[in-house]
Amino acid sequence: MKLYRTSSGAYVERDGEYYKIPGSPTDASWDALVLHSDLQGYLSQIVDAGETASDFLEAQLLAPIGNQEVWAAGVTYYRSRSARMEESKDAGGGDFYDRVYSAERPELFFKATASRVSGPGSHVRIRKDARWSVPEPELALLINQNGQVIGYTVANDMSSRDIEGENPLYLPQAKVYDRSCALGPCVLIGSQPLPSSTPIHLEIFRDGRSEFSGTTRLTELKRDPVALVEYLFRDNVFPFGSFLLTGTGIVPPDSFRLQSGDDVHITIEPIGTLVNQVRRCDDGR
Ligand code: DO4
Ligand code: MG
Repeated sequence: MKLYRTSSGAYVERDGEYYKIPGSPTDASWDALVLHSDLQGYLSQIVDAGETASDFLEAQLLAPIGNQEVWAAGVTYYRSRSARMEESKDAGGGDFYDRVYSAERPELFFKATASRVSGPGSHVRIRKDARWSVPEPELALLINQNGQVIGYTVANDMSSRDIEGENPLYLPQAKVYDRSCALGPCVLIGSQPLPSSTPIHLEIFRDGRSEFSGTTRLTELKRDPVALVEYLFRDNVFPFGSFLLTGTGIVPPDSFRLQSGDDVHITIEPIGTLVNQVRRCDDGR
């Protein structure tokens, strides 16, 4: 089952049919869903009642987030480790990334509040003081207030490689700014891990032509998602639950720089494709 948030309310989808979830399209009603003690059972009941909705509109999709925080794991794929070491070599930061890749404690960082998150079809941003930005296509976990994984979505962890590369202590500025994160198009409900063969695909279009494409698989993810959640919830309370991005395994070549107008497509089947256009800050928000 897939759970969608739209400007006219939440919908659950199964086998191509959509069912409207009772309640108004507010943050509070989304939070109530995420915090439901038996979300899967509740959604199954709605589907089994058989009252299909004909008013589901893709154009009304919103990021599937209410008051959840967004956190992210870093350097969880070998490709990310190598890219970070390369971009920070002049700053002497390379060793840190190598060490965190193999350390028991993962790198976890705060990524976004809901107000900084873009939904499907809306735009993500390049910071106005960044010269080298990339999208990071990542599997995101949706975790409830009890630290249980209740679903999966697609995420874009927009990153300014020049800012982080100048000094690893600039990580929050490289990572956290207005519209630096996108989530969607839906949450695939379920607590079972996705198969390790699951591909994550990134394609970036410029002027309608494919400028970069790459694929990785969850088998390349070095960390167990459940272990990442355990670290996140260790001595931390999330009254509304949290998203946790699991890291990128796709980094375009160092010559690649994201530009205003680029279209970023990130696909993780069986969740779907998250599409966002890129803008620079000076283009307006
Ligand atoms: O260490 C910096 C963050 C890296 C990251 O976001 C990733 O590996 O996905
Ligand atoms: Mg990342």
